[in-house]
Amino acid sequence: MIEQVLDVARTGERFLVACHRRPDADSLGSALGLIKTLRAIGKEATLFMPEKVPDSLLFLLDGEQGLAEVPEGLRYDATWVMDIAAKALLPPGFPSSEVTGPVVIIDHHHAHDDVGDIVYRDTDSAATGEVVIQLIEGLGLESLPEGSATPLYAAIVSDTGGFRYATTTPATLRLGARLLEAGADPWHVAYQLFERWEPARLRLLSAIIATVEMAFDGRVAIMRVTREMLDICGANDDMVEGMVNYARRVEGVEIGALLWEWEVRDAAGVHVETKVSLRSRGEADVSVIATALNGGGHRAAAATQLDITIDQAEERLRAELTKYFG
Ligand SMILES: [Mn+2]
Repeated sequence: MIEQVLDVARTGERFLVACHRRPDADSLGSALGLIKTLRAIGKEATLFMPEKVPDSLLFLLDGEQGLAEVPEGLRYDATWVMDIAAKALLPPGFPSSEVTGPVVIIDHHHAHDDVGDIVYRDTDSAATGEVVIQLIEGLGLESLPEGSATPLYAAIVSDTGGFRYATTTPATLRLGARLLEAGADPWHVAYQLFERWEPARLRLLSAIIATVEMAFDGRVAIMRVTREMLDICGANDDMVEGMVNYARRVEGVEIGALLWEWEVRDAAGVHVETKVSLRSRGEADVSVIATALNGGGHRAAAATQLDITIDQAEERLRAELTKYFG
């Protein structure tokens, strides 16, 4: 519960703050917002960032240096992980429990499995950034901590699709207004997050759109992205982020799906698995389908990753869709 989490912040002195694997704007924005908050109450807080931060999120760092690994001998009173719904989404190289101390989860997803020692999930919040503002209030801070407005605004703008999704409440908009009053620049954030595309990303969009297949009497649009398409376009995986939303744009489509060949590097070398990203226009609950495929997520946005080929993944997806639509 929130009191337990506030106690961690009050009683500890030195904290590590991490994002989920492949950080997005909500995860990184809420991590930075929390770091500024912890510092505002006199604590030491460090960002754990073992992965490359996507170019579109670099502006959030604003000089913050993340640790790619924890130096030998360092110990933390607690480690916070932001916006994480499943253990598999812990960042690579997440330190052992003797280094991290208790792991505190701050999130707004319905949990997929248990991760963390102390968990605060507010599934009514549109973004983990909103949950951080609850912590700021719970800690009794009079105003938003210095430097927290832009990352928290970016977190909320990103997870609400620019205050468009059904998760956007009057409270979300009020928080948005407070963050603007505290100095966040709406166009700067929107431009960085949504509008500064590289030419390769535009080529990739064109290639992905060319793969669209309408299924289930036009209720589903399925697209794909292969390693070959990425190569030909000169694109990288970060550029695939958000592409699934185009499948949902078609009138009559209830579920948009993107099948995505994904390279996995492990001790055995490199192999290709398939990510399946799902988006609902509103009625359909895609978390049901993702969960049936060993994944998870929200009603409107869910995903899974399967260790099978893209064609096999499409077959499994179509089988689940057949069940879902009865
Ligand atoms: Mn989120």
